[in-house]
Amino acid sequence: MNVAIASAALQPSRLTPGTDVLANEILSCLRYRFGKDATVAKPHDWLAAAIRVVRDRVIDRWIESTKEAYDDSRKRVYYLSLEFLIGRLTRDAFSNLGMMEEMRAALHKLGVDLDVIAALEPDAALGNGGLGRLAACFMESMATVDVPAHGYGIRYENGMFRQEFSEGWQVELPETWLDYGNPWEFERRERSFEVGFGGLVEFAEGDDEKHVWKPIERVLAVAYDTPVVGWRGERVNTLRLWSAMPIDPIRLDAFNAGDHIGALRDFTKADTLSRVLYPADATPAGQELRLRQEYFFSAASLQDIVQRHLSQYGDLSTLGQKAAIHLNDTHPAIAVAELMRLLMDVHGFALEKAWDITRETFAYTNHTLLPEALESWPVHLLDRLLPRHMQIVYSVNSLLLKEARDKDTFSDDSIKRISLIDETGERRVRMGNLAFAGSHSINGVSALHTDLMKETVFADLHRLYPDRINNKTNGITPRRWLLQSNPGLTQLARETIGDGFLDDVTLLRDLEDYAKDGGFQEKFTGVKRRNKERLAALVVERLGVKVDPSAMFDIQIKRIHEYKRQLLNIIEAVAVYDQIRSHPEKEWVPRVKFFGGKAAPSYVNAKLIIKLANDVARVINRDPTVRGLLKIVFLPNYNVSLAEVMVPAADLSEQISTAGMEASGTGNMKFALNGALTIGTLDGANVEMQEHVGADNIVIFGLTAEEVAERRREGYSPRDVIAQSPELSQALSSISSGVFSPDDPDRYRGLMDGIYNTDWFMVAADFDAYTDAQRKVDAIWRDPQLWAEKSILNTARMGWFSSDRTIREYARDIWNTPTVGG
Ligand code: B1N
Repeated sequence: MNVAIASAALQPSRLTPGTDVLANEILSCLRYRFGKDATVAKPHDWLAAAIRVVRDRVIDRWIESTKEAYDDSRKRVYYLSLEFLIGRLTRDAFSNLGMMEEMRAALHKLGVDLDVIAALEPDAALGNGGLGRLAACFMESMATVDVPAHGYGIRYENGMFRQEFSEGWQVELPETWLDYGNPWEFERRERSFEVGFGGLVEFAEGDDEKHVWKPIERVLAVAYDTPVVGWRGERVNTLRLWSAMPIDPIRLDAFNAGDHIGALRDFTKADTLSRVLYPADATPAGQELRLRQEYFFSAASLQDIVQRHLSQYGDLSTLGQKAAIHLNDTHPAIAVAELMRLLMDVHGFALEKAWDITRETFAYTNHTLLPEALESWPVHLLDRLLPRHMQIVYSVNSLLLKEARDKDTFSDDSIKRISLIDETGERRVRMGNLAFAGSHSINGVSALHTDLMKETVFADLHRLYPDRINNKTNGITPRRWLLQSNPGLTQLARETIGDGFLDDVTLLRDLEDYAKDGGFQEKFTGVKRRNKERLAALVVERLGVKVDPSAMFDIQIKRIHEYKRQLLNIIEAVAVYDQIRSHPEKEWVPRVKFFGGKAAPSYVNAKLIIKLANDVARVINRDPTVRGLLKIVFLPNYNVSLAEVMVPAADLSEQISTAGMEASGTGNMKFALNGALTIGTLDGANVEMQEHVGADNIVIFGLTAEEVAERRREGYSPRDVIAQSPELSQALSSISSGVFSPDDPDRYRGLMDGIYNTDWFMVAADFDAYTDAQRKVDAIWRDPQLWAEKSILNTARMGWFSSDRTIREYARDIWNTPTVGG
């Protein structure tokens, strides 16, 4: 299928050379780099050639940006993240350089369709979900607002698994995104560092103050750099991903002695470090390999950072003035101990001075309060794998606890909670506390989440350091999530309010004046309609299911997690299904409920929820009495590229997590920016979205975070709640008794018993409020002008949620670096 929609013709920048020049460059690249001419070139060759032609221009800006940061002694930001969910890069680069239209024309001249070849680029799925996608949006925004920045992570050979369904069950297959090579990356063999594990710690010779760590195992971290182009190509930053290599690829002595497997042991061991991304989102990964990955990339990044600083400034005491190291959650928190080690053991700083430099340099973002997702590592594991770091943790812990004790206002229990070591069971190192103690700034990702952080996980540390916690509400890049994914809406906005919003997306506010304008509403609805047709075509192609683009497209796409409550959505669908069958004469609003999302392979209930959605879909979609009034579609293998098609096609966005559990959400922002109405709880950034779009333009329902906490304290009884709601009782018992699983009637009994007996996620408590809210949505839908008005106001008022705004706040409050624009 050709999913082409003309992309926004952006003003050509000073970099664009003209169609003929580009066409010639593409041909000559084909010939001299790939040894092919136009007659034999395959689509992949055209893509590779087109990328290289644009890439050459990126490189010029890249070198200039790097040089300028050096010459002007600018402070650099280092964003350490185990995940970068960047998706496809080609459109980003073409569009940000203002070369999209000329490339399209040049390729067209050569008989090639840009949209067709762009779709061949694999998704770089080096992340699980929101946390990784946020890192990708931040990289683009840092380049856009002119912050010199490096992202540091791991170049996973297998990123997020590919999801297929087999009889409705999730099946995980390896994703091999590097099969055709990666034209966007540059291998930097010369930029490689050794990373050690295990071994012992000794005193330096003749100096029993100084420690020397002698690791027993070593691997090489090799840098692969990807340029990150900011809007209009003014600045190009670097995403540096580390790949693990053995120091000696083969042990010849062992090989020659006949031990062929043993000879390759080091290779295999090193290789596994950058082999696969842990497919856990807001759940603990837990295994030793994960800790090895965390240390591997933290240690390589810090050596790189320290070396760059020393070569420019000669002395690490100024590190915090010239470098801001940002920890994206606790996954790189071991970097705190690693910097301490480098400062003390390699560069001779005393403990207290090293601790000052460290805290001046680091900042940490917390992304979840779910207790099970808070990382901690057994002391014995750290002791074995990173013995020197364990000693350092003890040393800084004593500084920390002394500060608390000196204050005289901390009880013994409070001190126990502040400690870097959790002694309640098996002794463990609390990575959140380590990241907090080692940073001058700790931020949450939405106003509500930040408040809850202060009251819950970090209550005691917050009392000790009341100035450290601050809020930075998440954002999304409007380049990818509006200009590229919704060219129709971009074009309409340009015709209506001019081009200013391309550089400052808050100017979309000017669309407010047109919200009630019938002519504009029609065009706005027309754009939405075409986006829905494109999604409908994709559904036919992928699933063979026909959906009607005039029905309401109701979409929930995100990781499958009980707290995100896909179950609430499915149970409501079952209730509506019952209603339609009992009252076929009523005027039902036709809806298609879309789902998309992956479950962690070990998360049994999440996988069962996927199966349930597919089972319910099969029954409802085939039932002639429903007459197409309700359809359910679960698109497999949800990823960034699929989101780019689904988000612009949504009428209704489902953001229905149990209040207090979704730290922010960012999908919510993408939908609203593209004109979807939100049905949601007062959770995460939904709270601030309501403030921006206005309470009349979002449908909020359900318990607040405070009410959830209160209900749990009081001793919540789901059985009583269910007994009060005939609709819910009926839906639960039909699922539980096997109406949707006649082949295995007990399949969902356990899942449903969970709701009857515990219902930790308050599905029952919120059910009636949710169905009422859905009927409110139906009522608005029945008035197309009213719907269009609200939808336009959503687009007009979402500009604040640009990640440019978020990054400017980080730069101003946390990193102390200047930015441009805004
Ligand atoms: O981070 C996003 C937020 O918008 C989401 O609300 C939040 O759930 C998400 C362990 C996580 N929190 N924690 C993770 C990911 C991988 C992993 O191994 C935890 N992801 C989030 C951006 O702020």
